Amino acid sequence: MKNNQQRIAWWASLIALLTVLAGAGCGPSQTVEERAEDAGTTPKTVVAQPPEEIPEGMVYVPGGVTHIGAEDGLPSEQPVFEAEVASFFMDEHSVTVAQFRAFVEATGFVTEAEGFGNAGLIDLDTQQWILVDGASWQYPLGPEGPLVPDDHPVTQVSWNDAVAYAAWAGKRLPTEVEWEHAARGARDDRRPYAWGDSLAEEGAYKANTWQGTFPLRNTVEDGYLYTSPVGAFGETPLGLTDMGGNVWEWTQNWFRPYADRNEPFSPTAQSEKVQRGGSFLCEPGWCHGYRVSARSHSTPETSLFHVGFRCVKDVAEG
Ligand SMILES: [Ca+2]
Repeated sequence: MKNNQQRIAWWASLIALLTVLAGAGCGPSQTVEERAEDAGTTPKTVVAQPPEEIPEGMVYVPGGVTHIGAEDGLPSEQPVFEAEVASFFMDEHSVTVAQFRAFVEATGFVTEAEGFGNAGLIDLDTQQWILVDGASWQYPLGPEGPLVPDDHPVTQVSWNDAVAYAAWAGKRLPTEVEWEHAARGARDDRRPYAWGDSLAEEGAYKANTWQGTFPLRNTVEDGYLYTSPVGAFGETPLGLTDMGGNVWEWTQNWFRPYADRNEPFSPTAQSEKVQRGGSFLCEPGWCHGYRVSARSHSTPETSLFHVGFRCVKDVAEG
């Protein structure tokens, strides 16, 4: 467990990160190929037949070759590199509050935020990131805020909490390469978003993000100031939802420049884990984090009100 000084240092790094970032379902009856055709994309890899049994609540993500990153992205998204990914199953949506509650009730698990006695959110009046006493996965805005609905993504969970849940569920966190491969439809789709080209079509939003000017004014045109129910936005050709906006999602990886990805690495107390997908706080002039290639990062004990996770599962051989 980290001391308060380290946590404060982390807040400073997050604010710096956000500053840097500035400027920058289909139904189960459809096949992967049919969904791709509907989406106007062409498979670039040979799509294997899905296994006969797909775990409940998960989507089969065929393996293949994906180019990770974006030539027109932020420095952290470059250089683009080619990755070969094995097939896997992925949760259709972020882990919900109800799913996390089942884990807590079965195991008696106490989250790191509950252990610290506080967790992080941004004060929209002062525009400052703050640690709020009593904020937790059930009350992500703090004890004075509402109880979060069961069908919203769980937040205020650390990377360590997410790993514990995944192990209990017989799953694991995705690597960030797996996450991006899935967001690109398992076919190296180069469109900017997991669902397509545009954030909104004919006034209908594809993701829960921030409309207006962050952090001064949110017009809430997508209907949600904070989290939204999972599955409400952005269904992808593979049948995934919430792959952009709503909450950032923890991945397995330490945050490192792509150029150094094959170099030896020894994490320190300041090392951070990668998050993907963007959140309800993302406004393109500040943080265009709901793009497929966007990356964020926090130390593994950090809990925030706009960060959750989803799990993956290996496809059994044979
Ligand atoms: Ca919103």
